[in-house]
Amino acid sequence: MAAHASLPALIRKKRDGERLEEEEIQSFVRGVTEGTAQQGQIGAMLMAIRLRGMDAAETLALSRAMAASGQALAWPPAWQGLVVDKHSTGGVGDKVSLALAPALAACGCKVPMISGRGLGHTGGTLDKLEAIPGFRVSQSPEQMRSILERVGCCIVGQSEELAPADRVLYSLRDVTATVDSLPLITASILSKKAAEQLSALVLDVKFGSAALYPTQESARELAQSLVAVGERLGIRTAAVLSRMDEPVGRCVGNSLEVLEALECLDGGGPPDLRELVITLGGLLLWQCGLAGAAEQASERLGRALDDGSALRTFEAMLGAQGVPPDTAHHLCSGTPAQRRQVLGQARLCEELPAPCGGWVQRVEALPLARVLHELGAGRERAGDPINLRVGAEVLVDVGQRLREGEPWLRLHHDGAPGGGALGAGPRQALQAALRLAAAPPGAPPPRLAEAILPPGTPPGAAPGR
Ligand code: IUR
Repeated sequence: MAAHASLPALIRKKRDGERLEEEEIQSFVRGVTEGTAQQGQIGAMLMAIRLRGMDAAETLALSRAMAASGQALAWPPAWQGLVVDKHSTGGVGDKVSLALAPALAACGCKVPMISGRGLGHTGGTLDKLEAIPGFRVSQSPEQMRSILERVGCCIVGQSEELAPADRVLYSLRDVTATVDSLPLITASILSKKAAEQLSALVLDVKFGSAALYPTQESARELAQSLVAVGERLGIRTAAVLSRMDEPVGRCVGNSLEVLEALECLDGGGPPDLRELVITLGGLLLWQCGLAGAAEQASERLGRALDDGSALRTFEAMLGAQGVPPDTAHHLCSGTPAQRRQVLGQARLCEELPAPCGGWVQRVEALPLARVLHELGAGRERAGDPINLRVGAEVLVDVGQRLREGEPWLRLHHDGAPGGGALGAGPRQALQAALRLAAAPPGAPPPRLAEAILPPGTPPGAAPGR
């Protein structure tokens, strides 16, 4: 086809800093999907986009073309305005989705949550769910629709048919140093959301020492790009910028994170996790028109966590996705010990003592995640197996006084590489994650730093403003 033959011309055009027309972008994406574009050509185009950028119209065209490269999901007309999802740019201890999807469904939304396994240090949402015996992440569009009808939410993996162009582009971005391109990230995330036929989307864009974006300014740029393009795709889109220097909650590692998400679904758990759930969920409820404004939307989510309806919805979702009823029941209504029995426990449990006394200023997420990765909690490449039982519990709060020798971290693992107990190197790396001050530190900055809303949003309308 003539359009495919002109790929070198398109690459040249972008290389020289010109903008590409919608049909040109469609032609490039067709070449990617149909396999007529060579890997070298795709890599060259990715690098040209990475270096020269794309304006909002080009990014929109790329998102649309990638969404159209596969199947779109379809929902009954009665659900119009109610189909929602959340996307997070990834953080250490981020188990928000596990509590958010059922809480939103308990409030009347339809949540076909499509999640990933994550290449990060400690796995993604699907890895956490796979810690639950019997859970099936793979569901056909018909099965998703049936689960949404009965339960209101499901959490599934990305099927081969959903935005297949993204699969090709994403894997090549990984090996061509083009992951960190604003238009490519925007189109990658939004193409999948557009194919999901969402009414509303909320994005948790993380920034800080353990995030893809180190500064609030750079995260804001991505959030603004996602909100602008999302809105133009016809999805009501909002974003929250959240700090990612410390783990979300106290637990990191897949099965431990399921336990903590259950605490949140029980109305308890760490305050920062609950705050993320009710703020992100509140934005979605408000966007769907299921809550009037601001505080009401978050309060409604909070009630779903407190009155047991979110937890019951989670149990129903587990049942609908293959978990045997008594396993789901033990997990959702059991004691902490019964829950641990369902999820299994690592062979070894070690507590780390504080190396000296002081006030806890911070527990750094990144060194913690790196050590857990080495112990088997994360993967390098897609498809690598991971040990779902490896994890850590932070035993201290910021601002707390800690005496020398008091335990501050409980580590769960099946033996360090080449032996049993943790060696001196990883132990030292973990100890460096604990930042102690000589005097009580001031209040830490709030985890939720800023909301990015579409232009024209009335002040005071959205949660957290
Ligand atoms: N998640 C996505 O779906 N796409 C991306 O480009 C990134 C994260 I970075």
